[in-house]
Amino acid sequence: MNSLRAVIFDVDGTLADTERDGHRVAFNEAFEAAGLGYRWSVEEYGRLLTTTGGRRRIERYLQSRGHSPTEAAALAAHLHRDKTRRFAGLVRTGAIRARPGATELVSALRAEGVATAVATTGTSEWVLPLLDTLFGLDAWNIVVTGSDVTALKPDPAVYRETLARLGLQPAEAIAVEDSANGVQAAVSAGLRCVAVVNEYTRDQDLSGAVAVLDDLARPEGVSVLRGPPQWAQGLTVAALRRLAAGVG
Ligand code: XBP
Ligand code: MG
Repeated sequence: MNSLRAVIFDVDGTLADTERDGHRVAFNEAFEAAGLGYRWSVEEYGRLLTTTGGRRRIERYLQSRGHSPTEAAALAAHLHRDKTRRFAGLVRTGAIRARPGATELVSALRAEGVATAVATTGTSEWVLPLLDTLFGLDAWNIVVTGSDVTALKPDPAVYRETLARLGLQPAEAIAVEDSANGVQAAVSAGLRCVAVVNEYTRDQDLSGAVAVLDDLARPEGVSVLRGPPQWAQGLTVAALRRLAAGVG
């Protein structure tokens, strides 16, 4: 029977609702600053999110709008650098908040000796300031970002790297994700995964997750969209320990 040694959290959409009013706004500001007429609406951005990694997302979009592969690659690199700088600035204003229950769960895990880690596709230039602003960087044993691996989710590379840096086997940790790409990455790395959805990921295929919740935790409890009813209290240390022990 395995004991819970670590919980590995995704960032975007999981620890914080960063996409609609955060990343999307920064992408549009970068388009405007470059004199491009492109603007990603809330709906269109939801479709574009199936491509992980902001630079790749821009590059594919530019090619879909008729830019040559060479031009799209160069322009995407420039736009993504500007977007990242803008989003990091937004993070530093405190405009991006943690999802309900996130800070309490991280504190509770650490108080019980469970390691906490991050495995995200996002760029470290904004990930580290976001984690510092919301939790303090000392709240994390390990942070692996899209800047640290070449293959992005749904490839398992970021989870494999996080497990390696933790010195743990997949059975000793649980992953928490929000999206189909993220759940697939965690499961491909051999991890059991609990999904917490948001407006962009609610209708995605999260079948690899052991449970799907509508939030990390709330005082009145959460909605268990799929999975055993014991998750109704949300992501508690006890529920995560039961899952790691194979009884949850
Ligand atoms: C979500 C992503 C990222 C963000 C934008 O990452 O796919 O690309 O949308 O951040 P995760 P960047 O859910 O794995 O945290 O522009 O820095 O890629
Ligand atoms: Mg995510």
